[in-house]
Formats: sequence, structure tokens, C-alpha cells
Amino acid sequence: MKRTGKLGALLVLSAILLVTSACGKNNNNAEPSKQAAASSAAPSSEAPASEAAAPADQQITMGFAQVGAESGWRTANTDSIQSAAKEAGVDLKFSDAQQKQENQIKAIRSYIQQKVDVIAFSPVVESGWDTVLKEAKDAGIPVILTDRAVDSKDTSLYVTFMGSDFVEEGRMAGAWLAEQYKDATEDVNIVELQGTTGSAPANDRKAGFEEKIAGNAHLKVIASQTGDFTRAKGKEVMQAFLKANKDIDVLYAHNDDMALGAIQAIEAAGLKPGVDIKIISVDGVKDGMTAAAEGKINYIVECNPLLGPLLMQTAKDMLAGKEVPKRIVTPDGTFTSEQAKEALPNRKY
Ligand code: GYE
Repeated sequence: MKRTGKLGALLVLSAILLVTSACGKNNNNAEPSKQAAASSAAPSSEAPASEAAAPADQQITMGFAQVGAESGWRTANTDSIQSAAKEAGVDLKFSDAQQKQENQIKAIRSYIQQKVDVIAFSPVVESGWDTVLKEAKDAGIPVILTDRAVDSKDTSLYVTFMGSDFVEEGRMAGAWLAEQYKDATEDVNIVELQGTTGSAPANDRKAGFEEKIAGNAHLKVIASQTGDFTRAKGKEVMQAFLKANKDIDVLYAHNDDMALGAIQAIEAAGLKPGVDIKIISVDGVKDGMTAAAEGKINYIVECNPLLGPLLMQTAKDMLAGKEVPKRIVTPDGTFTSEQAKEALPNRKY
């Protein structure tokens, strides 16, 4: 597809996306395409989007560089992207980087060579993208970030970033814990299973959580290590935590899969997950919600993976010459065990 012309008028952000309130406790299970909240960041006039005006009815080719298949969340995200592409008539080239940045960079370079109309990807880690993003920009191919952010200072290297606010997710986890233990008179020993080192969700979920527990000196993170967002690693690291620490009160896992692996380790050690050790996790995928409904996970902060329809719509709008917001925040809810039980029958992922 040819990209010609400059974008004319700036459209009002709120006209592009239907803005609904980001819910604190409202458990949503819908696709964020209908719910995304456009944030305040001003659209960049230098973004490649501004060169990307093209007739709306022309077929779009999108190269998507996925992180991997590390978790239930990722599987749901991949399904959403693939099925939304089909539905939208977008020709999708899809690659799985197996959680390796160099594989994602290779995939992006190959999409540049293939002259796709748009590149979308979920960066495995935050740093180290400037060179390849510059290559895409020089080739006139707009880039959309989905799910995870990059830390590039030059924000003209991508058109928009859509996905959850991970700091807020960490805050929701920390706020719940702080409330549970607000009257504590003794130390509460917390262990933390971090996501992939250097990834936006690991960095941000840690920071948001720490912010909210900081006010109570009894809430102590006694061990914190990466479990790489996988069940196997979650189990392995939890085993090590249990070996090294006799008195663990709380586990905070940056995703459901690591919590589920940890539950196996906790049960193998003869302890009751959710009772002897309180568990908080993030995502709200089916297996996590099932464990919550069974009382093994006490609190889940949702992270909605159904980004496909929003991605396709945004790509179409952008290539049709419409302005898109620089940041699109998708709203997340929270679940106690009771709420998980209620929500489970209608869960889509
Ligand atoms: O929470 C985790 C996955 O980037 C939001 O990646 C995503 C995270 C999700 O592996 O399960």
C-alpha cells in the first residue's frame, strides 16, 4: 500500500474512541475496543502515522511480533489478534519470539523488508528498541505497540501504545493487601514472583505494589525473584522461597501462571494456598479465576488480553489518515474469590 500525503485536521481524541470509565472494582470481560480510555498524551505530529494516509478499503498487511506463548494471558492475546485480523480482513504475518528480544528484532526487520503496511508488537523488554524502530520509521512503516511499552525517549518512533496501566495494576494489588493487614501488629512476610526481568509489566507491577504497601512498616517483601511469567518457573522459584523462608504469609505473583506454579509448590510443602499463604496475582485468565473461585488465590487484578479488535481498528484508522491517540489505556477490574466464582461461567479467556 502506498503512503502519501500529510494528515490534515486533528480529530478530537474522544471522538476516536469510546471512552468509558476505567473500572476499579467493576469486573469487565469485554474487548477493550469498546471500552478503551484514550489518555491525555497529545498525538505526535512527527509520528509515521502522519505519512500513512491510505484508502480505508484497501487490504492492510500487518506484521505482528508476539512475545511468545509463556502464559494463558499470552495465548488469549494471540487468539484475539489472529481472530480479529481475520474478521477485519487484515492480512496478518505473525511471529512468536519465544520471549527473546533478538527474535523480535529479527521479525521486525523481516516485516520491514516485506514492506508491510504496519508493524505491531508487544516488546518483551522495555529497553533496546531505538535502532530497529528507527529502521521502520525510515522505511515509512508505522509501528503500533500493544500490551507492553518501550522506554525510547523518541516517541515519534511509534504511533501509539495500547494496553493496560501496569503501575495501576500493581497499585490495586498493593492496596488490597494493605487493607487486609491494616491492623497488623506483627510483620507480614511477603514473597514476590516477578515477571520477565526488564519487561514493562514486571517493572510497573512491582513499583505500583511497593507504592501502596510502603505506608505500613509491617508489610515486608522478604524475597523477590523473577519467574519469567511461566508456571514452571513460578513453581521452581516458590520451592526455593519455601526452602529459604519458614514463615511466608503472602505471595504476590505478577501473573496467574506463576501463581499457579507456586500453588503446586505450596501444596507439595504441605501448606494450604489461600489460607496458610495468601496469594495475589494479576491477569484473571480462566485457570487463575478457577483457583480464585476455589479459594487458592485470594485476589486477582485483571489484565485484559483481548486487544485484537482495538488493534485492527486503530491500524485501519491510522492508515486511513485519521489521528490516533498516543496512548490508549485499556481498563482492568479486580476479583476477590467470591467475585471470581460469580464471573467464571461468563469468562471468555
Ligand atoms: O500479565 C503475563 C504475560 O504483558 C500483560 O505478559 C502481559 C503479561 C501478562 O506473560 O501473563
